[in-house]
Amino acid sequence: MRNAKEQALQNVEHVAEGVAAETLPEGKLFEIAQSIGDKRLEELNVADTTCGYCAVGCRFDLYSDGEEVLAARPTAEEDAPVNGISTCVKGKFGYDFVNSDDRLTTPLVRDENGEFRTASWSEALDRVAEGLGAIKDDHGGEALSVIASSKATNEENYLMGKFARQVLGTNSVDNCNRLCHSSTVAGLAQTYGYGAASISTEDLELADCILLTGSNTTEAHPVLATRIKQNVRDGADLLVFDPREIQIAEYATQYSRVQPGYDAVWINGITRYIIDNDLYDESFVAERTSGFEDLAESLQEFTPERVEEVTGVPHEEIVSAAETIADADRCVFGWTLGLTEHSHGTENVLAMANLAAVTGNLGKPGAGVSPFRGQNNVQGGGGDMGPLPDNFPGYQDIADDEVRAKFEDAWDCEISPDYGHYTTQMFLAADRGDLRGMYIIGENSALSEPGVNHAEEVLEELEFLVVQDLFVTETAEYADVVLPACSFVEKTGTFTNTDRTVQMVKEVMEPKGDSRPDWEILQALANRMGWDWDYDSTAEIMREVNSLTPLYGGVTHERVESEGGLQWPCWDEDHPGTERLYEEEFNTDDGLAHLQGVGFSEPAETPDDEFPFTLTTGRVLYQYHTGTMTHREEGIMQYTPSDFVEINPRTAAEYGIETGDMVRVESRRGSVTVPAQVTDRVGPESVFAPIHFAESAINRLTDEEHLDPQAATPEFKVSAVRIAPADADSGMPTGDTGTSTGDD
Ligand SMILES: Nc1nc2c(c(=O)[nH]1)N[C@H]1C(S)=C(S)[C@@H](COP(=O)(O)OP(=O)(O)OC[C@H]3O[C@@H](n4cnc5c(=O)[nH]c(N)nc54)[C@H](O)[C@@H]3O)O[C@H]1N2
Ligand SMILES: Nc1nc2c(c(=O)[nH]1)N[C@H]1C(S)=C(S)[C@@H](COP(=O)(O)OP(=O)(O)OC[C@H]3O[C@@H](n4cnc5c(=O)[nH]c(N)nc54)[C@H](O)[C@@H]3O)O[C@H]1N2
Ligand code: SF4
Ligand SMILES: [Mo]
Repeated sequence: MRNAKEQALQNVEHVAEGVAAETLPEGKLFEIAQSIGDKRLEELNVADTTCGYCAVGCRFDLYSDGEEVLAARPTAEEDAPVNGISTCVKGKFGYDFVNSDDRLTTPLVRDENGEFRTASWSEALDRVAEGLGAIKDDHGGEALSVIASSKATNEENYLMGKFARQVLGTNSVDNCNRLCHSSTVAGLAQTYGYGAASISTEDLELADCILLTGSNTTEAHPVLATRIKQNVRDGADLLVFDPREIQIAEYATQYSRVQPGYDAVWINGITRYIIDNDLYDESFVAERTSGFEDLAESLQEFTPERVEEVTGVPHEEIVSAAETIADADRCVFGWTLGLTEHSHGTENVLAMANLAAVTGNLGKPGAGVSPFRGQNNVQGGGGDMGPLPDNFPGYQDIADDEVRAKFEDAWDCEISPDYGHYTTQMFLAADRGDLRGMYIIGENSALSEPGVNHAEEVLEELEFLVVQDLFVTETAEYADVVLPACSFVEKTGTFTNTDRTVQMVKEVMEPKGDSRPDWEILQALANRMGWDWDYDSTAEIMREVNSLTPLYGGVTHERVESEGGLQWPCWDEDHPGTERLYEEEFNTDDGLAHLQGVGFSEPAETPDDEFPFTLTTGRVLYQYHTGTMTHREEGIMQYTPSDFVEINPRTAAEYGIETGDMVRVESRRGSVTVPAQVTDRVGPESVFAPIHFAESAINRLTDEEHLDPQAATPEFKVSAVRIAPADADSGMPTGDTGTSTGDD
C-alpha cells in the first residue's frame, strides 16, 4: 500500500516537474524538491485542501512552514475524486502570490490628498459603514451594489448575498458568473431545470463520444483534458468544434473550424440532420421531453449547406458529426466560453440542450451535458449560494412570495421582489446615475469587464467604492477604502466544483499580516452597520445554509469531511448526494425536458470593410485571468511574459507581419499593442488574444453593451477589429476612439 502510494507520488511529481522544467527558472525545481526535505516533518503544517484556481476541483495536500506554502503533493486518492494524483502546473506550483511582498496586509484609506494610507481595521470599517450608509440613507439601498467573489468559499458567498439584502437593502449582488457561464445557467435551467453539469467527472471516461466546443480544455481545464484524452486513447470518439485548432484537436476524430459567433447554427444543423434522418432517440423524446414537433419545425432552415455557408464548416462535417453522435450509446456534450460569451449565448446553450435531449444522452452513465465551469468556486459561490440579483441560495426565486417570506423571516429584514442589476448592467446603471456605490470583493473589474474604458470611467465616478482583495489591483486603485482579504490557503470552508461536488478547503497557514478571511470582514462590517452577526466558524454559516437551501440540505462540513466530497442535490442528512442529474425526471413542473427551437442568430458586431477581422479572446495554460496570482510566479512569467495576438500566416503575409512584431489591434472602442504570433491555429478571418495583462488590457476592445438579452453575458468572444504593424499610421477614424495602451 505504502509502496503503491510512493510510486504514485513519484509518478505525479515526475509529470508535473516535466511541465515545470519548461516553465520554472533553473534552481527553482531543486528548491521545490528540497523545500520539504529540509524541514523536520513536525515543523510543517499539512492540510488536505482544494485548489483555488479553476473549477476542476483538484485536491492535494499543501505543506507550509507557517511562513509560506512549500509544496503541493497528492492526497489520498479516494479523497481526490476528480484528479486522483494529478494536478496542473498552477495547482502544484502557483503559490508565490500568497507570500508576495505586495500582498495587502493592512486596510488602506484615502488621505486628504487623495492618496492611500494605511489604517486600522476599526478606522477602515467605520469609513466603509459611513460611505455605504450615507448613500443608503440618501438614495435607498438600490443605489448600492455588491460584486461577490467566486474565488471565496461557499460560506463567504452566502454571507455576501445576505449582506447585500439584509445590511445594504439591495438585490444588486452578482459575481463573475455573469462574465462567464450565466448563459449556460439560463439555457440549461430553462430546458432541464438545473443550470449545472448533469454528469460526474468520471462520465468523461465512460462516454463513447465527446463533443467539445468553445473549450480550450488542455489549457483551461488541464486535468479534465487528461481524462478525456485517456478515454479517446481507449477508443472513444472526440469531436472538436472551435475557431482555433487548439491542442485537444490533435486528439480529435474530427476537428471542425467554426467562424466565431455562429454556434447555434451548426448545432441546429446537427440536430436537424439527426431528426430528419430518424437517428434520434424516439422513446426518450416521447417519454421524457415536450416541444419536439415545434423544435423539428424550427430546424428546417438549417440544412448542411446553409450551415456551411454561415459557419464555414463543410456540410460533410455536419453530417459526419451528426452520425457519430447518433451512433454513440453514450455521448457527453462539453463546452465552455466559446459557446457562452456571446450576445446570444443562451440560444447557443439552448441549441446544445436540444441536441443532448433528442439523442437521449441524459441521466445515464457516460452521457450528459458538461459546461466546464471557470473560477474555483463559481458553481457554488457564484451560483448555488445565491449572491445573485434574482435568486436566493439554491436558485430560489426572489420574486416568489413564499420563498421571500422565508428569507425575510430568517434574516429579519424586508426584501424587495424586484430583481437587482446583473454585474454587466451595474456598470450601465452607474452611467445613468441609478447606482452610486459599489462593494467589490475579489474581482478585478477594471480589467475583466467588457469595454474597460467605460468600466474605468464608472469606477472613477462612483461616489463610494470599497474593494476587498489580496492586492491593490487595477480596480482597487479607484477605491475609497481597500480591505485586505486572505487567500484560500489561509482559511477554512468549502468550494463546489464543476460537477457539483462540495469539497473542503483548509487553512494551512495563518492570514498574512492583518488580512482576514472574507467572512470575518463581512461579519465585522455587518455589525458596524447595526446588525448582530455572531458566527464563530464557517461550519456554523454552513448550518444556516443547510436550513434555508434545500439543494444543500445535507451538505454539512462534517459530512463533506468524512465522505470526501458531496454532490448536490443533497436534500438532507441521510441523502447520499447526486452523482448524475435527471436519471428519473427533469427538474421542471412536469418532469419533462422542455425543448425549444432557437432561430438564426449572429454576433452583435460583424466584420466589415473598416474592421475586417473577428477578434476572439481567452486564456493560456500558465496564466490566470488578470494575473494577480500568476504574475507573481517568476517561472510562469518567463514563459508567458505578455499577451500576444495570434494571426494566420496568410493574413500576416498580407500585412507584412512576422512573429514577434508589435501589432496594433483596434476596434471601435479602442486599441492595444501586442506582439504577433503567426500561426495557423487561427483561420484567416479571425485573430485571437489572451486576457492576462493590464499593459495590453484586451477589454479595451470589447463592448459593454453587447449583452445576451436573457443572461446579460457580454460578447467577449466576438469583436470586429483591424490590425496593423505598430509602427504604421493609426488610421483610426477621428472622434472618441478610446485609450491606446501598450508601447506604441
Ligand atoms: N490557465 C487558466 N485556466 C483557467 C482560467 C485562466 O484564466 N487560466 N480561467 C478559468 C475560468 S474562470 C474559465 S471561465 C475557464 C474558461 O475556459 P475556456 O472557455 O476553455 O477558455 P478560453 O480561453 O476563454 O477558451 C475558449 C475557447 O473557445 C474558443 N472560441 C472562441 N470563440 C468561439 C466561438 O464563437 N465559438 C466556439 N465554439 N468557440 C469559440 C476559443 O478558441 C477557445 O478555444 O477557464 C478556467 N481555467
Ligand atoms: N475579453 C475577455 N474578458 C473576460 C473573459 C474572456 O474570456 N475574455 N473571461 C471572463 C471570465 S469567464 C471571468 S471568470 C472573468 C475573471 O475576472 P476576475 O474575476 O476579475 O479575474 P481574477 O484575476 O481572477 O480576479 C479575482 C480577484 O480575486 C482576488 N482573490 C483571490 N482569492 C481571493 C479571496 O479569497 N478573497 C478575496 N476577497 N479576493 C480574492 C485576486 O487577487 C483577484 O484580484 O474575466 C472575464 N473577462
Ligand atoms: S486543473 Fe484547475 S483545479 Fe486542477 S490543479 Fe489545475 S488549476 Fe487547480
Ligand atoms: Mo470564468
